[in-house]
Formats: sequence, structure tokens, C-alpha cells
Amino acid sequence: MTTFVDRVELHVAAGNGGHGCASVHREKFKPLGGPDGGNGGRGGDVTLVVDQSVTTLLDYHHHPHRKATNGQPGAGDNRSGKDGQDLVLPVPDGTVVYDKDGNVLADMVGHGTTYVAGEGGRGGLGNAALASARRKAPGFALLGEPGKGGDIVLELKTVADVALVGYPSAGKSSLISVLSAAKPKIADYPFTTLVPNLGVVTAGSTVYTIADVPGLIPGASQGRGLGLEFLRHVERCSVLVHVLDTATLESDRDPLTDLDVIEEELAQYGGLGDRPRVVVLNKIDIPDGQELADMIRPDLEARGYRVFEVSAVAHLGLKELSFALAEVVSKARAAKPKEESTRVVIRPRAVDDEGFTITEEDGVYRVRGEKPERWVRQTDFSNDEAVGYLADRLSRLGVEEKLMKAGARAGDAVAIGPEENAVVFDWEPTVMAGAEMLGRRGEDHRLDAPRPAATRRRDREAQRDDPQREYDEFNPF
Ligand SMILES: Nc1nc2c(ncn2[C@@H]2O[C@H](COP(=O)(O)OP(=O)(O)OP(=O)(O)O)[C@@H](O)[C@H]2O)c(=O)[nH]1
Ligand SMILES: [Mg+2]
Repeated sequence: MTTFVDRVELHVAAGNGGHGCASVHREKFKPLGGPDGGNGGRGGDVTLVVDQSVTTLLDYHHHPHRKATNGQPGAGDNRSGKDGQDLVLPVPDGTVVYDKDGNVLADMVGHGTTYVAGEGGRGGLGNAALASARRKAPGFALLGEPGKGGDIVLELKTVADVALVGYPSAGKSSLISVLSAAKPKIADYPFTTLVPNLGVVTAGSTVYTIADVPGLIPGASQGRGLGLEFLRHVERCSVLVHVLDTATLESDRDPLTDLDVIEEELAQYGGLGDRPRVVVLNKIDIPDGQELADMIRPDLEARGYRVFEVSAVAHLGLKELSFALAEVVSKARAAKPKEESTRVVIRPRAVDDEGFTITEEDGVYRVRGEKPERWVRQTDFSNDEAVGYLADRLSRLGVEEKLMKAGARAGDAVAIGPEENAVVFDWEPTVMAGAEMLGRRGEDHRLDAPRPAATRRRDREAQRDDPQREYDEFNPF
């Protein structure tokens, strides 16, 4: 027997970006032909996509570790590394994605809805792309960034138009089996259904889905029986059908009391009060059942229910029921706000803000921000030139200036990144406060005479001509 799985923990890892390449073009009689190191490829994303042909999360239960492929490193002769392949994970309609702490990350409803669970790391720029008017032959390249990932929880909430609720053995699964082509397990012991069954019903020109949930018993809201856990599958259904057993032999039960009990449990669960309800009296093929149905029908109708008498076993009253449900479903659909027919892509919150923060604790200045932290990850700290480039970028973002304003002095410890994973170094200010004094490494405007406007303009233009900045804009995450 396959176990139904409607909640899994999934560990996703996007691909790492490939490293950029530092290489110098070589030709006979032309030993230093300029930088020609290519860029690293992007790591593949891990994305979840709703696929209506997928109905369970079983696959992820068996294989919970999923990784997209890495980007390839760049190579000489301006060859870029290949991008990693995106990993697309199909999930059932109605999958809810949570983080480890139970926060909802995405609620995936509708075929094609996509959620990027892990973004691939960007590739590092090669030294050809890093060359600029000022830095003609960079002897370094940027590192590829690690892909994002982590643990997520997937939970399935069945999406159906109609949900059948009722006591165990009332005949819910039997009804699905005769209204649709679905073949759920049916047996005369309680809790035959341990997981929801889903069937597709065609009534005239209306096609709708119908689901049952494991039987409910009094006290389900306190966890009796299979508990209320499965009622989450009812949450997304627009019509509720009470399946009442007219032929049960238990002394303390009759259809009206059963109905009250189930309604009470639904109320305990909450949030279902606005769903239209229909009552089905099942098992009228049994003479006592038909008699009881006749007796209680007026009562139910007085309560405002539409009542249908059926027999799932003898196939009585089914056509009428399926057409009536089609009508209720159509009304419910019409009342619903129009769903977007376009594909929805949900991306994790964009973190690429312009800013950064500086805090000071015990003499350590901590810099936090998407950009500075990414730049650190891209830096090969064994290469002085690469470290110099990092310093330039930080200073251009205004990190140095802000450090100075925060009171940092030469020699103070500056940490970039979160506590558990920071790069710490002794600060050597390369600039003085004040925008006009902002300069690149290796130049010190403080030594210069007042500069003519043309020079200042040239400097500003050179700052704009930052290959990584263009690359960032081109690859906006
Ligand atoms: N005589 C008669 N028996 C029925 C009818 N419908 C279902 N049954 C029987 O009732 C028993 C329970 O049927 P199921 O369809 O498994 O009931 P269920 O509501 O899905 O039960 P759980 O999954 O345990 O909650 C089975 O033995 C069925 O054959 C009916 O219309 N007439
Ligand atoms: Mg059942």
C-alpha cells in the first residue's frame, strides 16, 4: 500500500555560480594581449511549479534532497561558463510552502503557479569584464556566489469544488466512486479512508471535482478519531456535502444528530461557515433507510437544506445529485473573484535594496546589507587586487564614509556579514569623508591641488563605468 503523504520537509539547494576566470590573451610575439577571462555561469534555480497531473507529495517524501546544478567557471579566450540547469519540481495544486518556522512562503493554487524556492548563485565576472579604462588588465576575477537554499515544508491542501463530510462508513467514498471515475477504497469498517480521495464529475457541460475526507466523529476537534487534521483539505472547497447514513444500526445515532455533530466539529475547526451546504441521505436501497429518509426530510428542509436521497450501491438518485451539485458549484464559481489566468511567479522577497547598515558593538563595526555581503562572497581574498577592488566598491557605496561618521578609526575591526559568517578585517580608510574626496584606490585626492571640473566629471564617469554595476542591473537578483 502506498502511504499518502500530504506534508513533507524538503531540502533544496540552488546551484552555485561559476567562478570568473582571470586570464591574459596570448599570441605569438604578443605576450600580453589583454585580459580574456570569461564569466562564470549562473547556478540553476530550484523552482516549484503546480502541475495538475501531480496529486501527492510522495516523491518528495522519498527524495527530500533536491539540488540544481552549478554554473561552470569561465575560461580563457573569453569563454563564459555554462549556466547551471534549473531544477523544476512539480507539486500538486494547493500546495502550501512554509519555512522551518511555519511562516507561509507561498500558497500555490492554479496550474503553472511557480515559486522560486532557491535562487541560483550568480556567476563571477571574469577579468575581461572587469577591465575598464582605469583598470586595463585586472589580475583577478570574481568568485561565483553560492546558490540559495534551505529547508522548506510542503503541505497539501486539496483543491476541490465539493467536499464530502460525514461519519465513518456513511458512504462518502462509495459516492465518489459512483459519481466519478475515481476508485477509492471502500469497506464496512470505520476510517477506511485515511487520506482524501479526489474525483472528477461531469454533469452536462459542467465539470467539477469532488473530494472526501476521512470520517469525522464527535470530539474530532479534540483529536478523537483521525482528528480534524484532514479538515484542512475542506478549507479550499466551495461546497460542503453532508453524507448522512440512513441505515446505521447504532443506537445513539440518527441522521439528524449526526448532522449536528458534524456541524459542531466544523464550527470548532472554523472558517467554513460561509460554504453552501447540501444534504445527502445515503443507503436508501435498504428499506429502513428509505423510511427514515422520508421521515426526516421535512425536518432538514425546514432547516434550509436541499436534500437528496441516494443509494451509492444501488445507483439511485445519483444523476439528480450530480446535476444539482453542478448548479451549486457554478453559482459558487460565479460568486468567486475572478482568478488570474496568467501564470503567477512568486519570488522570495527581493533583498537587493540599495542600503546597508552599520552597527557598533564592543569596538567591532558591523556592516550588513545585501550588496556588501554579496561583494564579500565574490572576493578571492588570496588576491590583493581582488581585495582592492572590493575596497573600491565598498567605498563607492558609501560604506567608508558611513564608517567614519559612525566613529570608526584606522585599525578598528570591521565585520561584513552576519555574526556567524562574517569577514572581519582591520579597517584602513582609503578616503576622507566628503563626497568630493571619494577616490579610487591608489589615488589620493588629498595630495592633489584643487581639481578642475573636467577631472571631477571624468572621475564621476569612471565611477559609472563599473562593469559589475552594469552586470548587476542586467541580472537583477
Ligand atoms: N446498502 C448500502 N451500503 C452502502 C451504500 N453506500 C455505502 N455503503 C457501504 O457502507 C460501507 C462504508 O462505505 P464507504 O464508502 O467506505 O464509507 P466512507 O464514508 O467512505 O467511510 P470512511 O472512509 O471510513 O469514513 C461499505 O461497506 C459500503 O459498501 C449504500 O448506498 N447502500
Ligand atoms: Mg471513505
